[in-house]
Amino acid sequence: MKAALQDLAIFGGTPAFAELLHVGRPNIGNRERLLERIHDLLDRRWLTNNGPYVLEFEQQLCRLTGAPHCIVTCNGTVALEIAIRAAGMSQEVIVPAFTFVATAHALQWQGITPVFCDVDPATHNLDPEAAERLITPRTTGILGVHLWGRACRVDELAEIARPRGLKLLFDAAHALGCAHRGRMIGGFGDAEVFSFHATKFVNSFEGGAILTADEALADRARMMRNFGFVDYDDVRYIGTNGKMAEVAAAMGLTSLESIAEFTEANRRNYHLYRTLLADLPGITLLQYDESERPNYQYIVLEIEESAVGLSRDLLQRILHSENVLVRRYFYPGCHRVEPYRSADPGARLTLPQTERLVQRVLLLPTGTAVGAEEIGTVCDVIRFAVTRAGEIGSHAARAAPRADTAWAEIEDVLP
Ligand code: T4K
Repeated sequence: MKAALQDLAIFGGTPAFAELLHVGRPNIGNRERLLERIHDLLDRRWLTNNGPYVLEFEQQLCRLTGAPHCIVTCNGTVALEIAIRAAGMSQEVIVPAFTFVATAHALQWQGITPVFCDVDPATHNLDPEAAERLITPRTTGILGVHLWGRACRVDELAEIARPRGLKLLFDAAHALGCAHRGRMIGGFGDAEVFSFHATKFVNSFEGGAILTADEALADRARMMRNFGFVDYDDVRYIGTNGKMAEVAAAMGLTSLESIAEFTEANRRNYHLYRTLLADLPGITLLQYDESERPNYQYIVLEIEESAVGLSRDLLQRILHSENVLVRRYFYPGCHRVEPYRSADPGARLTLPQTERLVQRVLLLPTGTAVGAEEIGTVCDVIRFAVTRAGEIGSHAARAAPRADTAWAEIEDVLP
């Protein structure tokens, strides 16, 4: 518990945690079951190339989402690349700038220009009206992102895409197990893509999946995942190697078996954060709608600097000093990283909501590796920093510059 400013690690106090507390610490699930599966696959000597665990993982994902076709891949980025190509996207595709850079790179990697669109400040998701305004004769599709697991305005996006013959894909990397208006994510648009990266609440070490109701798209995606082969010697498409290994599918299946337990841990953590941060001025915790079956895997704060008296970046540095590795996802926005920044240096002027969010959002640790005690300590530090914000600012300003990193960092961000 911090009592004086000097107790903050950034001012030389002892860090609240002896070891780093991460955002995205993997959920492990049933270790015995995983090891059994690994023994099985070793005994079978079938390690990759559409093995039985891959097929079973695909079936389970179809069952969970209600989508008729599933193609699992080596990671979510390759799943996006394959889905984009299998859907026939080209030239320009409209995509939010406020997303993990993989969403944009999956387009640019195959010579398609991501046209960055602003987001709705309330949902953090693609703003359909803004998307519609960006359509040009070169536009071939829209790639929405269900950020933090909360669904895009899928119906409005479909109404914009369908009459114009545009393809509609969703990056559902955050949205496994979530629903929208009674339908599971995985069943919207031409296809949806999940990620099972280690930091996702259900993981396959590395992994991804394409879910679709379009049989022809599914067939193309399946071929593209395996170099374009349709038979031993018959290559029909340009393809890549996007296959998931059996050991990854074994982890994916095992992790999926614990989805209810992981969601419950996330939900409990979310409500605890909500209670402990409820009355702090200028700090807002992203809301989840229980009726949309959220997976609660991200604890997303918005920091209103003028109300808190501390910038988001200074709060991040304070928490990092305490060994709480909070993250500024998705700072600075795709439009501000290469190659997009050089291609269109003025993009920020057309993305006011994205620009605002990348300065405000901070993600806190959750998942099965984080319990009530850790959350209590993290919230104590945040509460202390917020309630002493004015003094933190003036203390920092009064103190003589010192050579250590903490001071160098704090001076960087002080007004
Ligand atoms: N679309 C969206 C919207 C996405 O968010 C992502 C991925 C994708 C597409 C692409 O899907 P994949 O191709 O990745 O399947 C992480 C993940 O690497 C990335 O998968 C994820 N989004 C993104 C939101 O977060 P980083 O660069 O922040 O990862 P890193 O290495 O800093 O790890 C995060 C924290 O977790 C660290 O504090 C360390 C800790 N950690 C990480 C790993 C891998 C562990 O404790 N154990 C581990 O094994 O991107």
